[in-house]
Amino acid sequence: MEQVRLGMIGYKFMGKAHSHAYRDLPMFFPKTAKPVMKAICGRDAQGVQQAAKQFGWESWNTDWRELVQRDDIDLIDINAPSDAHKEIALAAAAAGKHVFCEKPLALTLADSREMLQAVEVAGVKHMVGFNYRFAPAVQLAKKLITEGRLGQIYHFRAWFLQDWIVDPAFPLVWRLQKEIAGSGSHGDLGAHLIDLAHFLVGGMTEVIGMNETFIKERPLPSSMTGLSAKGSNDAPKGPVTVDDATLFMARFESGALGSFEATRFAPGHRCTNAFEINGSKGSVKFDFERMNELQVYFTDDADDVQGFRRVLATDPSHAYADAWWPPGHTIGYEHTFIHETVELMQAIAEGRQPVPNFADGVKCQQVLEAVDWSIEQRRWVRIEEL
Ligand code: SOE
Repeated sequence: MEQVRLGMIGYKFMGKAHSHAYRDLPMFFPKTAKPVMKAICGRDAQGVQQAAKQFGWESWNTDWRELVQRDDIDLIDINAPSDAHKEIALAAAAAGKHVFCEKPLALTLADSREMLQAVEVAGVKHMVGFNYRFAPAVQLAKKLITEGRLGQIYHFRAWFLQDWIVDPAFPLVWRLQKEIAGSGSHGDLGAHLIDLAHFLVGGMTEVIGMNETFIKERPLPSSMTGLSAKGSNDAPKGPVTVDDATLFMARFESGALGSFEATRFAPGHRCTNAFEINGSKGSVKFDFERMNELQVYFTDDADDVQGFRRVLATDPSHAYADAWWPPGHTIGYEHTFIHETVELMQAIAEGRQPVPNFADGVKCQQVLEAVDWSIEQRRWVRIEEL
């Protein structure tokens, strides 16, 4: 298959990131199957029409049910709020389309399992949007672990810190409503950390967590519902039904220990998605706000040069880097999406499942829900209980 014809649902933050990825991909990865931007869909006719023009889609519509039935579309890309993921994915799979869905895959573990079953029964390809795996520096960490260069892994500690809702006047946008978002910082930010942990260290056996909703009521939003929405304390208020912060500890199947912190209440941290991994032969440190770098420490370095070194993951030896610029010329957030869609297009062209796929989405959802159980029941929860 030399090209994949796309229909996309949602045109806000993630819709824009995915559209940009599809547009840039053929220029930098010309040997990869070409994404053809057939149609974009959204509820607001004026908004989606404008997005189609701005992002470069051939057509637009306001009814996703119509979109998934189109004969000239091979893949449905779901960027709608989380409560819409399942219904759209099931319909797309039933119509024989490949499905690419943003994270978290679903509102619940049961829903995510239903989605996985639907795509498997339909025999279509499926992918879930854990884009941070695709930063070259994260790929380098994976390579060092796989090659045994960090030795036995003892610790995975990760934190995803943001601050966009610290102001109590920030409105009650959909991301703060459980019935639409599923959870708060846990599913939005913690899901990325859990996926990175799975990717880098492997499966977990048990978890225990705690969470808090610091601001229990917020002004109802007027119209704008994105991350930079503005609220007014004079507006009527509604209850926040998700967590503002969730922390948990985990044991990995390998015997490693994990700690995770996801919060939207860390002033000064706009998007600190970071992890540190310690092994018997060394350590690595990653912080998305310096996403081109991996800090690396090896125990067998000569005594007089022991210490963390900064590796810039922009050399041709680093994943995806040779498609971009000369060494030292850095890349950004949007490139994680381009690399993700390269994997999607390549997998479809090669007739294999992309990674991460819905099975990874389910695995992540299982940990999210195990942490929720542990908080509700105030105990360690074994992953296999779910
Ligand atoms: C907002 O918290 C958000 O955009 C998440 O939804 C993304 O998944 C994360 O990558 C950055 O922050």
